[in-house]
Amino acid sequence: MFPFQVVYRDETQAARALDDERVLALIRFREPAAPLIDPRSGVIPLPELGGSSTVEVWLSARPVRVGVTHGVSHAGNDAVLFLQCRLDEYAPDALQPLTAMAYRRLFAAARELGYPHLLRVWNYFPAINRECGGLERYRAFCAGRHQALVAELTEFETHLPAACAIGTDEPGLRLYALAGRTAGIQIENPRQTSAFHYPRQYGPRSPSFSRAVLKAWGERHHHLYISGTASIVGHASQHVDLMAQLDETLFNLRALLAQANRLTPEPLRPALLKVYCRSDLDLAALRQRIVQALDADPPTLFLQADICRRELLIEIEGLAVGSAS
Ligand code: 3EB
Repeated sequence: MFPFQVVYRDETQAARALDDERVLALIRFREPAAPLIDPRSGVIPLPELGGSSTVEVWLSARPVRVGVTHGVSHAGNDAVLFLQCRLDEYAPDALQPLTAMAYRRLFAAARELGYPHLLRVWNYFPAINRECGGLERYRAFCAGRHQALVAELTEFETHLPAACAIGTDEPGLRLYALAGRTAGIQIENPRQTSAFHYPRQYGPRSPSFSRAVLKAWGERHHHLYISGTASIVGHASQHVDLMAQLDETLFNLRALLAQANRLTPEPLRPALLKVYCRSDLDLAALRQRIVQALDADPPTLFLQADICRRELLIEIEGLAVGSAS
């Protein structure tokens, strides 16, 4: 019933994954020696914490067709389309127009291929907290994304994709996206101001994303694409201590899951998590709190990364799944 699932594998088990025509996407977490030109192959250039070497595999229930359209690489299976776009930055203070262009291309490709609904977007670029031309680069990115989404979406505030925006150490803006033939349902978090309503103090254009997107793939088959979730209540960052930020983040995740559970006949369970943290830390302690708070032990990948607000130390995103048993 689900058109695809997402799993983590050890890198050694994934050497020939792209030979399989049911692989929709294969994400590595550092630059491979030779760049792979397969449209299904992506890189998130962040060091993995904890000593293992993980790859993320999106497995399709059906054979996949691949191609490149408007400079966007894609792989589709007739229900969903995986898209990726990497653009070199021609100047450090031109992130806004570059982001707007990248989003325009994503939409152009997704529409042309018949998957007009962006469900989830992952954004990665370097020096996310650096000021350039009087504006923090994350805020410049937000302005460019806002510009494109306002132009592309007819109902902006109710059809925003779920997202995360993460700082890397490598040049280039990288966007990965999941698009559907049919729309999902936007979910907001009752503990948090909707990001698209953040006040002006967080930048000239507010971040355009929804807290999660719920997608029904059958009457009792749901995916919840969960945006990057951090220690923010209302619109304000909370706590300076990492563990306190983690606990607040987990409260937010629970509230978000509860909100989505009101719309599904079966409970949604966290199925896969990505934890971005600024520094290396005691992963066992983190893992234990996550398992306890969510009452679930989903496969979890820890990546070292910059978060989009300077004071935030940790952010968690992922996928929750509800299915009839
Ligand atoms: C926040 O809640 C924390 O700009 O796409 C989380 C998820 C965050 C997505 C984005 C930013 C984004 O505002 C940061």
